[in-house]
Amino acid sequence: MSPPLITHLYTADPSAHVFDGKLYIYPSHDRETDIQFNDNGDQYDMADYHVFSLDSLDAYASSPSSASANPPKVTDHGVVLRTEDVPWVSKQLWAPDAARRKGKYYLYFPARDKNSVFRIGVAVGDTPVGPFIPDPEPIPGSFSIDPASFVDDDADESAYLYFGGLWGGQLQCYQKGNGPEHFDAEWLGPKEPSGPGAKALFPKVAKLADDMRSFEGPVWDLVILAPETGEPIDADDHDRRFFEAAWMHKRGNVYYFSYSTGDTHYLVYATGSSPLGPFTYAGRLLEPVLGWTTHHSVVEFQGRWWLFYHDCELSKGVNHLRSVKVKEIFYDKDGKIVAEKPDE
Ligand code: FUB
Repeated sequence: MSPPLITHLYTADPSAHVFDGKLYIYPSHDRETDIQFNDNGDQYDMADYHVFSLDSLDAYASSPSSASANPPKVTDHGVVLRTEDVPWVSKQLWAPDAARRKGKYYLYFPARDKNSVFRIGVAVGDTPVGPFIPDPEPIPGSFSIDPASFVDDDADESAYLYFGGLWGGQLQCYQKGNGPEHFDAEWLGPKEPSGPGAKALFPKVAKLADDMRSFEGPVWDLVILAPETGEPIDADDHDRRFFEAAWMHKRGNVYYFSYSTGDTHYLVYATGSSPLGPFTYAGRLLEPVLGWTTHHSVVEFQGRWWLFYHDCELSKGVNHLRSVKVKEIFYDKDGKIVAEKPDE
């Protein structure tokens, strides 16, 4: 079993990126609370973000357990954003992500606004570790949680923001349309569509405008199909339906969209040939870990592919006190993600 990468704080929802040869992690910063656990996620009451960096993950290659004897040096760059820095935020700084485009760095983060509705904000910096200056309002048209940015390798550096999360993340409140104006409070709470014929709710994607602080065009559904039918995944298929924790990576010409299945606790992925989809379910990335939530990122670093995730081993199973971990992952000859290195 991998040891936690960061032990002086509780950290979760790791979004990892490589900028100029160094690996940066943008996680949630979990903290103690006496808020009772509920299915709305109120106990995830985070109030700031730290950024971390690493020069090498060699200690985790091949034998992750040996990393505890020879842990990599992780630099904590300190607090880069706080609740009180952002005028529109009331509470709950949940899973963030970062992007670099045209020399600027962007920190994307979800939080509840003053009406307790989740929106997505952005803060801009000149370095990967900030300082990040937040925009005074959420990104226009944004809603729900778990933003994941993806900058493609085309000439325009086309950039996208994926987002959404069920139950406490409020994605189910937007069944009438993809925008904050369609918010439907009737669906607040741990609810989602179900029953014969009901289809799973899709995660959302928007193209980021050149300023990286607004959407260019509408918010789209990111369609995920079941391979055996070619139809969208059923709402009751909780082993495969999107719940939260969107992430996009690209290997060769294949786009990999990965996510958590929430109450069944899997990390799974789907593949496609366009960042806007459609995607077809392709398999599991990670089996359930200790703790309710599971959330991740996938990144190529120094010639290997890595899965960053979290569990609650360090807190001995306290769901809202999580720790970031990492393991190497592999691809077989067909591009399927596998846990063990395939024979050459
Ligand atoms: O960390 C708070 C929430 O828990 C995240 O936004 C979800 O993805 C889950 O990990």
